[in-house]
Amino acid sequence: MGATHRLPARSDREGELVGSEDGSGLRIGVVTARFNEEVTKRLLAGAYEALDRLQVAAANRTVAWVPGAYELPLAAKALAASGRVDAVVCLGCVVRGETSHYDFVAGECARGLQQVQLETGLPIVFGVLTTENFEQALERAGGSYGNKGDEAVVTAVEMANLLAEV
Ligand code: INI
Repeated sequence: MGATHRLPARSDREGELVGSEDGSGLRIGVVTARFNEEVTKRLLAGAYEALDRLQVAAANRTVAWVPGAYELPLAAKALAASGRVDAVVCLGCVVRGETSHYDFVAGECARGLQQVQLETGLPIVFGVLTTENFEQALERAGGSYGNKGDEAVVTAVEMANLLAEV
Protein backbone atom coordinates (compact mmCIF):
# COMPACT_ATOMS: atom_id res chain seq x y z
CA MET A 1 0.00 0.00 0.00
CA GLY A 2 1.34 3.44 -0.86
CA ALA A 3 1.24 6.32 1.59
CA THR A 4 -2.10 7.90 0.86
CA HIS A 5 -5.31 9.05 2.31
CA ARG A 6 -7.23 6.50 4.32
CA LEU A 7 -10.42 6.95 6.22
CA PRO A 8 -9.25 8.54 9.49
CA ALA A 9 -9.23 6.61 12.75
CA ARG A 10 -12.55 6.53 14.54
CA SER A 11 -12.94 8.37 17.82
CA ASP A 12 -13.52 6.26 20.91
CA ARG A 13 -14.04 9.09 23.40
CA GLU A 14 -17.09 8.56 25.56
CA GLY A 15 -20.09 10.72 24.68
CA GLU A 16 -19.09 11.38 21.11
CA LEU A 17 -21.34 10.23 18.32
CA VAL A 18 -19.74 8.02 15.70
CA GLY A 19 -21.77 5.91 13.31
CA SER A 20 -20.96 2.24 13.55
CA GLU A 21 -19.71 0.11 10.67
CA ASP A 22 -22.51 -2.39 11.18
CA GLY A 23 -24.46 -2.54 7.95
CA SER A 24 -26.72 -5.42 8.93
CA GLY A 25 -29.87 -3.30 9.29
CA LEU A 26 -29.20 -0.93 6.41
CA ARG A 27 -30.43 -0.63 2.83
CA ILE A 28 -27.70 0.66 0.55
CA GLY A 29 -27.98 1.84 -3.06
CA VAL A 30 -24.97 1.78 -5.36
CA VAL A 31 -24.95 3.68 -8.66
CA THR A 32 -22.01 3.14 -11.01
CA ALA A 33 -21.09 5.11 -14.13
CA ARG A 34 -20.15 3.00 -17.18
CA PHE A 35 -17.75 5.61 -18.60
CA ASN A 36 -14.18 4.35 -17.98
CA GLU A 37 -15.76 1.00 -17.21
CA GLU A 38 -12.44 -0.77 -16.77
CA VAL A 39 -11.99 1.34 -13.64
CA THR A 40 -15.58 1.61 -12.44
CA LYS A 41 -16.12 -2.17 -12.57
CA ARG A 42 -13.24 -2.46 -10.12
CA LEU A 43 -14.75 0.22 -7.90
CA LEU A 44 -17.99 -1.74 -7.87
CA ALA A 45 -16.13 -4.95 -7.01
CA GLY A 46 -14.59 -3.11 -4.06
CA ALA A 47 -18.05 -1.87 -3.05
CA TYR A 48 -19.40 -5.45 -3.08
CA GLU A 49 -16.51 -6.58 -0.87
CA ALA A 50 -17.34 -3.89 1.67
CA LEU A 51 -21.08 -4.65 1.52
CA ASP A 52 -20.25 -8.28 2.33
CA ARG A 53 -17.76 -7.38 5.08
CA LEU A 54 -20.13 -4.90 6.77
CA GLN A 55 -22.99 -7.39 6.48
CA VAL A 56 -25.39 -5.46 4.30
CA ALA A 57 -27.93 -8.15 3.36
CA ALA A 58 -28.11 -9.04 -0.34
CA ALA A 59 -31.83 -8.24 -0.34
CA ASN A 60 -31.05 -4.75 0.97
CA ARG A 61 -28.78 -3.75 -1.92
CA THR A 62 -29.99 -1.83 -4.95
CA VAL A 63 -27.37 -1.63 -7.69
CA ALA A 64 -27.84 0.53 -10.79
CA TRP A 65 -25.74 1.70 -13.74
CA VAL A 66 -25.74 5.07 -15.53
CA PRO A 67 -23.85 6.17 -18.68
CA GLY A 68 -21.40 8.59 -17.07
CA ALA A 69 -20.54 10.53 -13.92
CA TYR A 70 -22.67 13.43 -15.07
CA GLU A 71 -25.77 11.21 -14.68
CA LEU A 72 -24.95 10.09 -11.12
CA PRO A 73 -26.77 12.92 -9.28
CA LEU A 74 -30.12 12.31 -10.99
CA ALA A 75 -29.99 8.56 -10.38
CA ALA A 76 -28.91 9.13 -6.78
CA LYS A 77 -31.83 11.50 -6.28
CA ALA A 78 -34.33 9.01 -7.71
CA LEU A 79 -33.04 6.26 -5.45
CA ALA A 80 -32.98 8.50 -2.40
CA ALA A 81 -36.54 9.68 -3.08
CA SER A 82 -37.80 6.13 -3.62
CA GLY A 83 -37.67 5.33 0.09
CA ARG A 84 -35.82 2.11 -0.77
CA VAL A 85 -32.41 3.06 0.63
CA ASP A 86 -30.75 4.57 3.70
CA ALA A 87 -27.72 5.80 1.74
CA VAL A 88 -26.50 5.91 -1.85
CA VAL A 89 -22.93 5.22 -2.97
CA CYS A 90 -21.99 6.80 -6.30
CA LEU A 91 -19.06 5.38 -8.24
CA GLY A 92 -17.40 6.89 -11.27
CA CYS A 93 -14.12 7.79 -12.90
CA VAL A 94 -13.37 11.12 -14.58
CA VAL A 95 -9.96 11.34 -16.23
CA ARG A 96 -8.60 14.72 -17.24
CA GLY A 97 -8.40 15.07 -21.01
CA GLU A 98 -7.13 17.85 -23.20
CA THR A 99 -10.34 19.85 -23.09
CA SER A 100 -12.36 21.49 -20.33
CA HIS A 101 -14.91 18.66 -20.50
CA TYR A 102 -13.34 17.09 -17.40
CA ASP A 103 -14.02 20.19 -15.31
CA PHE A 104 -17.69 20.29 -16.27
CA VAL A 105 -18.30 16.58 -15.74
CA ALA A 106 -16.35 16.28 -12.48
CA GLY A 107 -17.53 19.60 -11.09
CA GLU A 108 -21.19 19.13 -11.88
CA CYS A 109 -21.10 15.58 -10.59
CA ALA A 110 -19.65 16.66 -7.23
CA ARG A 111 -21.95 19.65 -6.96
CA GLY A 112 -25.00 17.60 -7.90
CA LEU A 113 -24.26 14.82 -5.42
CA GLN A 114 -23.79 17.28 -2.57
CA GLN A 115 -27.04 18.98 -3.54
CA VAL A 116 -28.93 15.67 -3.49
CA GLN A 117 -27.40 14.80 -0.14
CA LEU A 118 -28.48 18.07 1.45
CA GLU A 119 -31.92 18.10 -0.19
CA THR A 120 -32.83 14.53 0.72
CA GLY A 121 -31.04 14.27 4.07
CA LEU A 122 -29.58 10.92 3.07
CA PRO A 123 -25.87 10.19 2.79
CA ILE A 124 -24.89 10.37 -0.89
CA VAL A 125 -21.29 9.24 -1.06
CA PHE A 126 -18.85 10.68 -3.59
CA GLY A 127 -16.98 7.60 -4.77
CA VAL A 128 -15.87 9.26 -7.97
CA LEU A 129 -12.21 9.22 -8.95
CA THR A 130 -11.00 12.45 -10.56
CA THR A 131 -7.50 11.85 -11.85
CA GLU A 132 -4.93 13.16 -14.31
CA ASN A 133 -4.63 9.83 -16.10
CA PHE A 134 -5.93 6.28 -16.29
CA GLU A 135 -3.03 4.82 -14.33
CA GLN A 136 -3.78 6.98 -11.28
CA ALA A 137 -7.39 5.84 -11.47
CA LEU A 138 -6.45 2.13 -11.56
CA GLU A 139 -4.17 2.64 -8.55
CA ARG A 140 -7.25 3.79 -6.60
CA ALA A 141 -9.56 1.06 -7.89
CA GLY A 142 -7.96 -1.93 -6.21
CA GLY A 143 -4.33 -1.03 -6.92
CA SER A 144 -1.57 0.29 -4.69
CA TYR A 145 -3.76 3.08 -3.29
CA GLY A 146 -6.64 0.88 -2.18
CA ASN A 147 -10.16 0.82 -3.53
CA LYS A 148 -12.31 3.94 -3.39
CA GLY A 149 -15.43 1.82 -3.97
CA ASP A 150 -14.79 -0.08 -0.76
CA GLU A 151 -14.14 3.15 1.17
CA ALA A 152 -17.32 4.70 -0.20
CA VAL A 153 -19.47 1.88 1.20
CA VAL A 154 -17.78 2.22 4.61
CA THR A 155 -18.60 5.93 4.54
CA ALA A 156 -22.22 5.25 3.57
CA VAL A 157 -22.72 2.79 6.44
CA GLU A 158 -21.03 5.05 8.98
CA MET A 159 -23.06 8.10 7.90
CA ALA A 160 -26.40 6.25 7.77
CA ASN A 161 -25.78 4.92 11.29
CA LEU A 162 -24.68 8.35 12.53
CA LEU A 163 -27.81 10.04 11.16
CA ALA A 164 -29.95 7.42 12.90
CA GLU A 165 -28.31 8.40 16.21
CA VAL A 166 -28.61 12.19 16.08
N1 INI B 1 -18.04 10.61 -17.93
C1 INI B 1 -17.30 10.01 -16.98
O1 INI B 1 -17.87 9.33 -16.12
N2 INI B 1 -15.96 10.15 -16.96
C2 INI B 1 -15.30 10.90 -17.90
O2 INI B 1 -14.04 10.99 -17.84
C3 INI B 1 -16.05 11.55 -18.92
N3 INI B 1 -15.38 12.35 -19.93
O3 INI B 1 -14.17 12.54 -19.84
O4 INI B 1 -16.01 12.81 -20.87
C4 INI B 1 -17.46 11.38 -18.91
N4 INI B 1 -18.24 11.96 -19.84
C5 INI B 1 -19.61 11.59 -20.08
C6 INI B 1 -20.59 12.29 -19.15
O5 INI B 1 -20.50 11.79 -17.82
C7 INI B 1 -22.05 12.10 -19.61
O6 INI B 1 -22.36 10.73 -19.60
C8 INI B 1 -22.31 12.65 -21.01
O7 INI B 1 -21.84 13.98 -21.15
C9 INI B 1 -23.84 12.63 -21.31
O8 INI B 1 -24.55 13.45 -20.38
